[in-house]
Amino acid sequence: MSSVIEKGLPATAANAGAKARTEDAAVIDGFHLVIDALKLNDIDTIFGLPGIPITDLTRMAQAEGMRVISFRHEQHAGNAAAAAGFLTQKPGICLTVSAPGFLNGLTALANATTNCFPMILISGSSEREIVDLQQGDYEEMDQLAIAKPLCKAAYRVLHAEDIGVGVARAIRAALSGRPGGVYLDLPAKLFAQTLDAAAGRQSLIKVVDPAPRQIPAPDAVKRALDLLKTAKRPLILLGKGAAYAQADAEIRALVEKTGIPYLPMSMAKGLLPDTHELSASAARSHVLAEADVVMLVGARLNWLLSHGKGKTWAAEKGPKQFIQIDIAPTEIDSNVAIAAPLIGDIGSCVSALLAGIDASWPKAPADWTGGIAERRTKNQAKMAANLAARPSPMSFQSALGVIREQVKARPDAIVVNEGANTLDFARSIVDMYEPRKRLDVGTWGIMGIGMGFAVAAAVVTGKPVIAIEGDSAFGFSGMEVETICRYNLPVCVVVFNNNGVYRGTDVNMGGGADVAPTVFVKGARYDKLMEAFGGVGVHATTADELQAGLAQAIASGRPTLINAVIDETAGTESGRITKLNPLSAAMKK
Ligand code: ADP
Ligand code: TPW
Repeated sequence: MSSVIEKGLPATAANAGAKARTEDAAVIDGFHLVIDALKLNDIDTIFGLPGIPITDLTRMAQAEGMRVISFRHEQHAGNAAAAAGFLTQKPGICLTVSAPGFLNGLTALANATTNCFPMILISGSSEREIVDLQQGDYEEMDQLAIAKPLCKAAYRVLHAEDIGVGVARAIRAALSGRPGGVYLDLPAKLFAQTLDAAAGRQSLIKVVDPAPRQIPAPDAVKRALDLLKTAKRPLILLGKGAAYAQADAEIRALVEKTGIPYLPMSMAKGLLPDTHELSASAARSHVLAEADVVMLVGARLNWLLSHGKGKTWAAEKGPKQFIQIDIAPTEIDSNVAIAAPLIGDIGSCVSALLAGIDASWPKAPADWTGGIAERRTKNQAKMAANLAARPSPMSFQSALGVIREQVKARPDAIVVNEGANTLDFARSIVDMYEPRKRLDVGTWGIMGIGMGFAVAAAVVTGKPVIAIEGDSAFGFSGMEVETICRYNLPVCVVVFNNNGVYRGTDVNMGGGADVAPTVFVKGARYDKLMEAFGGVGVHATTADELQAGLAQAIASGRPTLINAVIDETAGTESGRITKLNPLSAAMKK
């Protein structure tokens, strides 16, 4: 009798454990059951970092034709999995070793859950018997218990015959309803278990309809339409849930048929081109204050929208009426009363609304849309002067003006964006033209997503990626430039180098020799980091140098890092959200 164990390909010293499978194998092991379960569900890529007990799993997955993208730190593999999930509606897979590797991946899992991105963190784990008695195993940790509160669902598989069920449950939990992160715990012992090959095949599950459509109730649709029709100053607010839902044509039709101005949250930019005449982005404060009926489409009224209350929403003028489309019923009324909740998937909800909107639908009043257009023209003219200016050193605006033009020329490029001022300025300056082309710090405003998201975007789409990075933000994942070079990905990283966190000008309040906590080495050459691994480094001190480097990077598709030198006095503390810093009562005296 032959088996995968007995009849593998000749092993080299380096991959002694990882033998490729033969067709006539009579038994199948846990490693191959995991791989087959993923492949059966059309998952073709793993983002991870090898080590005990999953090294052979990465080798065998590669041998079985999966793409295995190996990172330098698990957090970035996890972020890559999350971004892949957002872009593809398939759960991104992150594979890590036990305890420390698991914990490194956990931040990404929690962040994915917060962002409603589907991903599965698969971690190897130690001997259950020893872990549970706390007898001190190699990398001992009760990973399942730790993961549980930080993700949507967490499962452990103890027997090879349950691998199919475990993977199926993980996929369903990640994708159905509100998408999110799932933890799948695979103890080391599981991988070596064997099953009869035919029984093994039969134990696997191809998940049917993992994200079932959820059709809204007709009375809820009517309630929403009735309210929308009464609006004098209606506004549609598009969030990243709308981008994720891939209902692009329906959303565009809703905006255009009703003539209602829309405001995209940062990752919903490009669902309709930012240059669309109904975009209210350049009149954001005006529309949030003045709108009377607001329809939220895949956006939560969290801190990013001032919880739907207060000055931003001109609360003093009385409450707004909200319509909210969301797949999660418990999201409704979480911050303010929602007059017309519409529960279902965005594609189905928007289609149902469209069915009730015919040619007789009154377009949004002209004084409302006209006022927005006027403000847009004024704000854009103001911005144009800053973009065209050529200060030395560069300002955030002059550097971003260059990137704005490059994205206009290559609207299929994916923009990754993190930092504080670099984030705020880029969000408003760099227009997006296509859906799901912008990935950023998301709901948490987390630093460190940069290189993981960039790798995933390049791997999943094959399109050029421009990562617009504050110098502090870049540092969180900077070592992954080696990963970018290793896989020769078409990623151009632009580091906005202003010598520190937010700015580079703080001084040590104690007067000592140490620099202030926000200050970095001055004049650092991040471009050399990329050169160290064979990529292209560009040191850009002018907008022209930045433009030339960026154009070259996009044309060549070669891994490139542009060290863009920005005025170190530019930028404000925490960017746009400086008011969230607690004020010291003692300092005010
Ligand atoms: P943003 O930060 O862009 O405002 P949020 O992450 O706050 O967006 O909101 C996304 C919302 O979209 C979540 O409440 C989530 O439940 C919802 N959502 C995600 N996917 C879908 C979908 N397919 N259909 C309906 N709602 C969805
Ligand atoms: C995981 C706090 C928010 S923004 C930022 C930090 C450290 C960096 C800002 O400096 P940068 O950008 O990138 O140079 P710029 O354009 O203003 O010059 N740790 C985590 N997440 C967050 N959000 C922080 C710390 C923070």
